[in-house]
Amino acid sequence: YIRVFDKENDVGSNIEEEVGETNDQVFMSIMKNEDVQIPYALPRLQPVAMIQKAQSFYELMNTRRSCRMFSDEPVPREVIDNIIKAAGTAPSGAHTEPWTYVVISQKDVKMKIREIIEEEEEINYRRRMGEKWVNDLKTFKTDWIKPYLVEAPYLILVFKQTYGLWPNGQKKTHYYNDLSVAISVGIMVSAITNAGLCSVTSTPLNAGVRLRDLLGRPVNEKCVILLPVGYPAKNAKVPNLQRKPLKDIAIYC
Ligand code: IYR
Repeated sequence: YIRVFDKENDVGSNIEEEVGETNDQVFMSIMKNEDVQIPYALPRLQPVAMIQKAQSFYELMNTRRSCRMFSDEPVPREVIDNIIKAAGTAPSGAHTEPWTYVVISQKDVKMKIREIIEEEEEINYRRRMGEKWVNDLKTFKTDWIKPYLVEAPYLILVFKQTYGLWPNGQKKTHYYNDLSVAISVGIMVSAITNAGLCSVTSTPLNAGVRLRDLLGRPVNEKCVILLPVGYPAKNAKVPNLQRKPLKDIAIYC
């Protein structure tokens, strides 16, 4: 490694090719102590407490519903900070943390986002999605008119970083960025539920580039999902759905 640092030295650049890393990358990983292992332990729960906690977490998560009718009641900013911090604990390919969460609370920005999404969604529902898809969504009473984009106190737009950039401008591979962001959003949805708030995982098809431009995000970022966050409206309604029972989703071999 020492020789790799020697930028004047030809031998250094040979090593660089062999290991497939640049001097800067190797230097960074050493500076960040990436090869150092630290002890890991968790507080141990007794079986009774463990059983109880697992059940109450399930019961909490079972209160989650995709909600499209929001109250405009404010939510403390600190709650959003912690929801995002929780999402940021997700595992990611080679610990690349390939996510950017853009939080919108300003009314005029929410209105612009609503305008872009409704414009694209109208085309989606009328043309791009096709008759079968639109028919499959009847139960969910969803269409291109989305007042929640302005009513909810916060919109969280989730961007996946398809690649990153090293400080020297070189591209950094973001392994499994799709899956990593999906796991992170899963944790985010749990954190929202845990805070007693609701959301809907909305997927504004074809609006990604316009949203990215509006928010000034770079080209390595793709908007994958939008989560309005807040309290359900007083008159909120959701479809009467049932979840599959354990026996239909788990096989114990
Ligand atoms: N992305 C659209 C349409 C939509 C698609 C599915 I599949 C849903 O489960 C719900 C909605 C929208 O957000 O309205």
